[in-house]
Amino acid sequence: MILSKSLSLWSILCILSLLNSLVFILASPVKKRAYVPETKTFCLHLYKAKLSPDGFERVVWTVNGTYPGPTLVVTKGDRLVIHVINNLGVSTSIHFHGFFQRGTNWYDGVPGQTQCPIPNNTTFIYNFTVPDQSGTFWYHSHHLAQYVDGVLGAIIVKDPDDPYQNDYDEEVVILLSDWYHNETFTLLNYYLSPASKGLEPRPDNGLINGRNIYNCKWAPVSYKCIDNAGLSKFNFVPGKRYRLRVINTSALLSFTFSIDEHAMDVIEVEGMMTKRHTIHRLIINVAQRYSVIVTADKLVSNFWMRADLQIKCYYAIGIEHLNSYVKAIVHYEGANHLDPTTKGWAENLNRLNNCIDLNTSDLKPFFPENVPAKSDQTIYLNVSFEKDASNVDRGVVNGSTYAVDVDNPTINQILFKNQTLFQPNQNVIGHFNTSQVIDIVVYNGVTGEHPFHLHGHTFWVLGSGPVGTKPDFSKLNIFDPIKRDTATIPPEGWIVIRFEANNPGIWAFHCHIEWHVEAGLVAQFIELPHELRKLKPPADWEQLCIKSPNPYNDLILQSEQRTIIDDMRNVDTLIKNLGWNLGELEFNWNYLLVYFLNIF
Ligand SMILES: *[C@@H]1O[C@H](CO)[C@@H](O)[C@H](O)[C@H]1NC(C)=O
Ligand SMILES: *[C@@H]1O[C@H](CO)[C@@H](O)[C@H](O)[C@H]1NC(C)=O
Ligand SMILES: *[C@@H]1O[C@H](CO)[C@@H](O)[C@H](O)[C@H]1NC(C)=O
Ligand SMILES: *[C@@H]1O[C@H](CO)[C@@H](O)[C@H](O)[C@H]1NC(C)=O
Ligand SMILES: *[C@@H]1O[C@H](CO)[C@@H](O)[C@H](O)[C@H]1NC(C)=O
Ligand SMILES: *[C@@H]1O[C@H](CO)[C@@H](O)[C@H](O)[C@H]1NC(C)=O
Ligand SMILES: *[C@@H]1O[C@H](CO)[C@@H](O)[C@H](O)[C@H]1NC(C)=O
Ligand SMILES: *[C@@H]1O[C@H](CO)[C@@H](O)[C@H](O)[C@H]1NC(C)=O
Ligand SMILES: *[C@@H]1O[C@H](CO)[C@@H](O)[C@H](O)[C@H]1NC(C)=O
Ligand SMILES: *[C@@H]1O[C@H](CO)[C@@H](O)[C@H](O)[C@H]1NC(C)=O
Ligand SMILES: *[C@@H]1O[C@H](CO)[C@@H](O)[C@H](O)[C@H]1NC(C)=O
Ligand SMILES: [Cu+2]
Repeated sequence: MILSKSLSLWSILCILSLLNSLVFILASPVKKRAYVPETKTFCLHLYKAKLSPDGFERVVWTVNGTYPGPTLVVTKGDRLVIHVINNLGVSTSIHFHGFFQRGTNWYDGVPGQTQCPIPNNTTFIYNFTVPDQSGTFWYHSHHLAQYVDGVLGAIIVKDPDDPYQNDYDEEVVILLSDWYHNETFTLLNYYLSPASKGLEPRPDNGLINGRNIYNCKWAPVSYKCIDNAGLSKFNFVPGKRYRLRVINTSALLSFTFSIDEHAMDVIEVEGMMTKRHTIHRLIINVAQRYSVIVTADKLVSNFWMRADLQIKCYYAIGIEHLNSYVKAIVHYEGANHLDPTTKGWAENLNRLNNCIDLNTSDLKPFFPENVPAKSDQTIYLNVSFEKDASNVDRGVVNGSTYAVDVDNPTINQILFKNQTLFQPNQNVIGHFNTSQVIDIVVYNGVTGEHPFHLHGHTFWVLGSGPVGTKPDFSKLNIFDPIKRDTATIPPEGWIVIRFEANNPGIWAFHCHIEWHVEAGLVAQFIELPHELRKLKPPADWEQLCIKSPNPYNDLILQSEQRTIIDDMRNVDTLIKNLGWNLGELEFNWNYLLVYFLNIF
């Protein structure tokens, strides 16, 4: 397919700016006690390439030609300048999962909410700081289901004052993902049609750091497939202590992660340091991250690392032609190179098969938290699935399916139009004019779990419960709850989270199961619009809404013949680009200015 080989002008610019920051690093004073923040410049080149992560060859939508994409390592306090060079052939956008983006809402990367997509053959620069966060994060496309096709990678933010820095010798990043042999374009067309009956596309495999083996006899004859493509291998030096940063980048399935005979101590949940808590198996849902410390203190040998797909959580998908026992090898230096023969932890798995998060009552914050004693406002939500007029199963938040308004992001309506009313299908579930403490109570109306992610924040998980239970508001944990950015609502269960709505911007609140995002299980909050309007978005960001030739091209899926692609909208867009918005009969100078800047 499209393989970008030439060293384009953009790559050269990228290399030049990298050299620039290198010079800066060399020139900066060395051996300071306190860390002096730096600007770290990265180039992420997005293009399609044929890869065979598990032996089955497919077109992967890569970052720099690999799956997963490169890991970005920065330090708390740094500025990240990330050049995204889009050569995917369609538009895209990148979200930096878990980052607050305080003062830079326009770099949150959500088409329809915080930006217009980056067109094909265009470079866009994300530019933000991480003054008050550290830990394990990731970046991924937030446009359609592109991250499931490969557009993702890890971001590690080191903390110069990491309280555990003397408790481990090495760090290892481990990305767990389910893996599909079809491109998501095909999968979405089927999923968002009546024929799927709402059953999510079933992955063909699971990968650990982009590798696994596949049984090629299951592959259609017309495809290239090699058996025994090889597993990921982690080399351990006997006696050393490893901090494993585990990230679940799945589209659908969660995992239980373990290493035979090696207990693990959890020390981090999504950027929050926890007290050490020893476990044998880590349950990790889509988009969640944990750090665990593992000591290489066993006899020199080889051990299985396991990431068992929790197919029970989506049992309806069936297990035919799916090896749900995903493995990698932990190889002690000095051992032979034969496959391990070790056995998994013996204890009963039933407790783990409830499709819930790691029991957070066992996890305690390392640093005491000041949890606000009460909330100013409580928002109640039902999340569920319902058939739409075309008999397609759609995600609903209080009965309303989100429809992405891709070239008219909410942020533009706030910045340029002072808008306070939004279409019902925009699922604006909170509009906060002042800083306040918000509780969200979410009830899950269906038998599938939903890992919900809130952008721009971390939230305290005050409580959650399985099917058959109801929240007892007098028993919520406001004393020492864990704080994170992605939490699971158990099947037919509930969750109560608390956060401080004090970050000016538009922040998405959505299920991170990618299929459910596309089915419309998405909502958004508007925070401090008056403060947001005082901030000035960069000109190149504004340009994205003008340049985008026709972002709907990407959306023309059989099942998505929504009103957004009809002529009315195109006329509306044209008029808007010229400065007029007929709907509101108002003239917008911003649009006109950007329009002329674009012409000349
Ligand atoms: C991605 O590849 C480009 C060359 O095309 C290189 O300059 C850049 O450093 C790579 N990015 C990362 C994060 O490794
Ligand atoms: C993307 O841009 C490149 C470079 O201009 C062009 O060759 C290619 O045809 C474009 N792809 C699509 C699908 O428009
Ligand atoms: C866009 O395409 C043109 C023509 O192929 C090429 O010269 C240019 O480098 C491309 N720009 C980007 C950002 O890929
Ligand atoms: C990033 O943002 C900072 C602060 O606004 C600005 O000084 C700098 O020039 C920007 N860098 C790039 C590459 O746009
Ligand atoms: C996925 O691809 C296979 C061929 O590899 C095909 O048989 C199957 O129908 C495709 N699934 C969907 C949902 O399109
Ligand atoms: C990743 O998240 C998915 C979706 O919830 C889950 O099914 C899977 O078990 C998780 N993976 C791991 C290794 O926990
Ligand atoms: C979670 O742990 C707490 C305390 O250890 C225990 O009381 C509770 O029953 C556990 N919950 C589940 C669902 O296992
Ligand atoms: C939410 O669910 C409850 C029961 O689970 C139901 O009584 C209520 O009517 C639902 N509300 C909406 C707005 O769907
Ligand atoms: C938006 O509202 C503020 C007052 O809240 C006002 O000062 C400003 O002029 C308005 N901007 C537009 C574009 O209407
Ligand atoms: C959702 O529906 C419930 C009733 O089930 C209602 O109390 C709540 O206010 C609704 N939430 C929103 C954001 O409209
Ligand atoms: C927020 O302020 C706007 C005016 O700027 C007003 O129209 C809206 O009703 C206010 N929202 C709330 C929830 O008070
Ligand atoms: Cu979901």
